[in-house]
Amino acid sequence: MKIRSAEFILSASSPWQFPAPTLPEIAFAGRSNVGKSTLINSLLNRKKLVKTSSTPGKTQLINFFKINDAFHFVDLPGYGFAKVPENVRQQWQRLIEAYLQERECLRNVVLIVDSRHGPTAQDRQLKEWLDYYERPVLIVASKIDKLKRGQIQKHLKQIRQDLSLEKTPLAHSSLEKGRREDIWKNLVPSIEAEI
Ligand SMILES: Nc1nc2c(ncn2[C@@H]2O[C@H](COP(=O)(O)OP(=O)(O)OP(=O)(O)O)[C@@H](O)[C@H]2O)c(=O)[nH]1
Ligand SMILES: [Mg+2]
Repeated sequence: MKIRSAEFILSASSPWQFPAPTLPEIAFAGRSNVGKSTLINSLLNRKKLVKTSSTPGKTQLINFFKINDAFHFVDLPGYGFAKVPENVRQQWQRLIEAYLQERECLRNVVLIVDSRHGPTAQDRQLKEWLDYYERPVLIVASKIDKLKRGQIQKHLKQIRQDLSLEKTPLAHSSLEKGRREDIWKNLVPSIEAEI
């Protein structure tokens, strides 16, 4: 995918702040610190368009980005971060669910799972929830540079089994450029008719 432009549009803390649903959207979901914002930067070939952090819970709002004036990337707040107070956690969950359930221009959800640890109970729940609402999901295993080469396939197979996937999930490492096109190839058909 050739990226001609990528710009931040807005951060939303409640659904009324979402931008008008005029462009197709791809959302990135997963637990806190799993590498959502890093994957977005990597796909867009930008180092710092989206803020990343080694402190979990960095992305607390839904952040919208406009790509090539044709579609949106949506960075969702991470879940499963233990240090968040219960009322804040519930507020995030409501916000994420409202987005995923009601957003009419949402075309694909990229669910990112840590390749080392595999899916958490919350990852499995979200996958089942998205299947129930018939939202197309692409699973990406992140941080594969942290695995020994010989271990990668084994971990990917385990994720496939844990989430009952039809195919082996795609893998990503922010250190390896080569894997991005594969992810793009799987995302483009969901927005292609509209861009
Ligand atoms: N080695 C390695 N580190 C990565 C990779 N992807 C992300 N990281 C690191 O993991 C940490 C978290 O990455 P983020 O992209 O901020 O994670 P996030 O899912 O957006 O986190 P929240 O916004 O808190 O939900 C950062 O320190 C990143 O540099 C990867 O592929 N390889
Ligand atoms: Mg983030």
